[in-house]
Amino acid sequence: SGVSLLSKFRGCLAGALLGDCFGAPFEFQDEDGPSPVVLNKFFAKLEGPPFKTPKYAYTDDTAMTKCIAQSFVERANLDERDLAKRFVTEFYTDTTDRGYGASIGVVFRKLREQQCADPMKPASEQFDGRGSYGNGGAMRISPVPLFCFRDQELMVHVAKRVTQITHTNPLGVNGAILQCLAIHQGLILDPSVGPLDVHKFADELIAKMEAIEVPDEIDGRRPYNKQLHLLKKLLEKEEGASHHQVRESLGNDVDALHSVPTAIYSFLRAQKPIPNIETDNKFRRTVHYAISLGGDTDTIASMAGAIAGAYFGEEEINNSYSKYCEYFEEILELANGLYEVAKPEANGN
Ligand code: F2R
Ligand code: MG
Ligand code: MG
Ligand code: MG
Repeated sequence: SGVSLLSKFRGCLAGALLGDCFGAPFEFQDEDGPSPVVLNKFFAKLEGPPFKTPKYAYTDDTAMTKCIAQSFVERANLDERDLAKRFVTEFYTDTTDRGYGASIGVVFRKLREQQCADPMKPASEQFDGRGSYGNGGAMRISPVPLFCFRDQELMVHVAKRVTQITHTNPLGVNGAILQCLAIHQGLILDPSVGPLDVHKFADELIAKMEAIEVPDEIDGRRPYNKQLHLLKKLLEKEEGASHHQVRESLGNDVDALHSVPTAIYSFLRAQKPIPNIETDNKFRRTVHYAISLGGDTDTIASMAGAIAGAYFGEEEINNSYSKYCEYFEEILELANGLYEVAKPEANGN
């Protein structure tokens, strides 16, 4: 195969970081998303001759991704208490405004008070015991499919536990699992064999989520199953769905149900040219398209970028981006560290 697994690991975390940094300036800025002219200029400038500018800053998405990656690298294990401590320390010691979710601060305050003795309890008390269904679990999940690369069953378990430190609502948890499965599929597929079969990619996610998403006791509904079928319908449209249609059916908000499928759709849609997106590069096209939808742009672009980076590897990511993005070298070091501890290419388990 043309792309090494190490390159895919690095592409995944770099993609998550770049989507966050480049999407952040546009988060909830404009009802209809940034204009095509603005976005084409934004990316053309990043890809053109070098220029001086402050680096684009990462947000909560990367702040939390970083904590998870560091915990896995240093402990070579899932350690919920260590993770909770890292989240808390990160939240209270970083004086930059990282734009955390409106309610998650309560979890960190309670965790600090009890010194993370019971790391799952504060999250379970959010929203009168229903737990958060925000996309804060899914937005930071990319270290999990890397660390658990060899064992999909363990991966789902770890994704769930890592998410439940802050998000216990089944929609929040299952959104993180879905994003984790999408990255994992990206990692194991070889982009050098020909065009990605986008329908098969979606069908495999639907099949895997069948085993995870429990039908609602009262109405029997499976919300992610429904969104993934809507995603497939949008992919089937000959001329491509409009931004309006995508926002109406998949959404672009801070809840996991209306952002994770949107990120996956962005990656799949970007396998072919998209009107008004002036590039042949599929990593750029994925992140660019995700941002163009508007709404929760940092998070949707970060999740889409993680999947695209996992599939294409770091080779598809324009070299010049690294100059304009905070924490770029560090995130690649974390990807190397995860590759070391996960031993993804060892035989057996
Ligand atoms: N916080 C932001 N961006 C600013 C949000 C702008 C806002 N929509 C606006 O236009 O005013 N970005 C960062 O937050 C997102 C991740 O959030 P996370 O970590 O999931 O936080 P939280 O607070 O747990 O959930 C977010 C909001 O979702 C609603 N919500 C969640 N569970 C709910 C429930 N069970 N019942 C009712 N509402 C629920 C609440 O409004 C939460 O505050 C990412 O976009 C990241 O970039
Ligand atoms: Mg953010
Ligand atoms: Mg802070
Ligand atoms: Mg966001």
